[in-house]
Amino acid sequence: MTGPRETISLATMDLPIYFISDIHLMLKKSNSEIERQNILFQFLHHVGDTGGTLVINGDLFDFYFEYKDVIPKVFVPFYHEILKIREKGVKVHYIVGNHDYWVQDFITEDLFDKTYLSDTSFNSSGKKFYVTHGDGYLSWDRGYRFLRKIIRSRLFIWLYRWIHPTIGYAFGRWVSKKGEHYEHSDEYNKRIADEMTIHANNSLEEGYDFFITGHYHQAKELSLKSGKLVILGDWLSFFTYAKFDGEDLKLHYWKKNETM
Ligand SMILES: [Mn+2]
Repeated sequence: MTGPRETISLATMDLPIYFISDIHLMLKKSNSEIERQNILFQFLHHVGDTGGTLVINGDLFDFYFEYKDVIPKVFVPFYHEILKIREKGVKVHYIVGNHDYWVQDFITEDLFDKTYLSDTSFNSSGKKFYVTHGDGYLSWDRGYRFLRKIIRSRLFIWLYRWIHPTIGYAFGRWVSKKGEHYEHSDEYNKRIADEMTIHANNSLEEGYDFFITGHYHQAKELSLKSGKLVILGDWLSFFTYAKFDGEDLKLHYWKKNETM
């Protein structure tokens, strides 16, 4: 196992439990971005109507860095939608991804019910879930794992905080632009899915029923020997979510004005 193995147990979670990931809310507010966010908000309204639990499995923001007293303003419509569904009783859990690791108390205390800086696990209706954003798992990602250690270090974050936000965000924009290429060849996607299947099987052997990951921008629900691997897709081209109804976990494609 090469991935992070820390797990935190969540309290009981109301059903249904929804999982989404890789929304990559953009810093630039183009018309297409507003349109895309509206589709996401329709989904959130649906979650608000059904009630239950929402798990956001990383890379919610394309770039996010929070200062002691300052948060990015471009995401205000999103903050508003989250606070609305929480007011309706939905609990929102957030696992940070590689694009949005740099959170502080606005995210951890004010916006979400609970935020996780690493993999997490929980039980619901007799099923065991292992939830990871999924970055750093691939055997050929050694260089990235080293980089991740540095950019997540307290020293790096402390230093970055002293850069003026205009410069800090310009840099963030540049970095996220470099990683903009999310569509991979079928062959590469297959290699990823095969490798994540090995990790999922390890977890299933430990007694988990579902292994849920984001990050890879492919949508897959794979039945394994004793459970399932779900790769959550994204909200850039797939508009996918997984839903656990108390019995099974299934991947769905959100369609505009869906009312299921
Ligand atoms: Mn990611």
